[in-house]
Amino acid sequence: MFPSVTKATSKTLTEAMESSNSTYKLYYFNVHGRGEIFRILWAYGGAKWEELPIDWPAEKKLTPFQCVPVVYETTPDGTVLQICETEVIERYLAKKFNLLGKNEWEQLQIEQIQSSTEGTQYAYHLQVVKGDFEKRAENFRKFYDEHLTRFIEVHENHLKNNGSNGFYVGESLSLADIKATIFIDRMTFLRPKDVQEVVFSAEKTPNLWKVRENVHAHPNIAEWKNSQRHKELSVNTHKTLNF
Ligand SMILES: N[C@@H](CCC(=O)N[C@@H](CS)C(=O)NCC(=O)O)C(=O)O
Repeated sequence: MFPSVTKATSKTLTEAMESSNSTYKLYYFNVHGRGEIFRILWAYGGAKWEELPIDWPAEKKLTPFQCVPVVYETTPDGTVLQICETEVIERYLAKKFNLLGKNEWEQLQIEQIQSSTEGTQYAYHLQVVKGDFEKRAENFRKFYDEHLTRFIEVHENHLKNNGSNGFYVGESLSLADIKATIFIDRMTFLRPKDVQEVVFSAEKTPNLWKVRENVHAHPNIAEWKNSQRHKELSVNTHKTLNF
């Protein structure tokens, strides 16, 4: 069942934000999906997390927004916070793990990239992943023309403007880099079988590729991606989405 949640105030949130020893519970399906980025952020931050059992749709109405993911954070003093909505959770965790920039301007730039990537990724989800199975290759081509070309042009430019150092903002890893890397990897991982085209590579998208390399080079992230649980999630994601 769900953890009992503390009636929180702004002070509770500030204290949780400052707690580096919190533990987390993820209520989500047994796939990468929207949970993937939290798992990577927790791995990056060296945090402990576990997955709650899920009985869907029976429990749907018991969640605050009638959808998943829902994250529970337990601080060392026993406070339990409930946090919902994917991008809000991403920003919250990124802030905790110092992945949301060194100042408000950097934060704004990181959030722009987060939002742009989320929009493109969601279009892929609707058009290709959830689109007509028989027309996946055709839908991929449409997605490529309608969304991907722009994504690549715009993001390569942003990265060039930051000095082509493999980071979207400044000189260190941020939520923007992790978000884009997940999208790049997903385009390979969830590519229709009859689409051969390589979209992202060191030759075709050098700046995005560098970002991906920087994210993959982080030892905690690399360890998570090599873990047994990550493999299980990959298998189950392919099975669930018919790839
Ligand atoms: N606005 C929500 C959307 C979440 C969402 O679409 N969740 C899907 C799973 S990825 C869901 O709950 N599907 C089950 C359902 O709607 O019954 C967010 O950003 O977290």
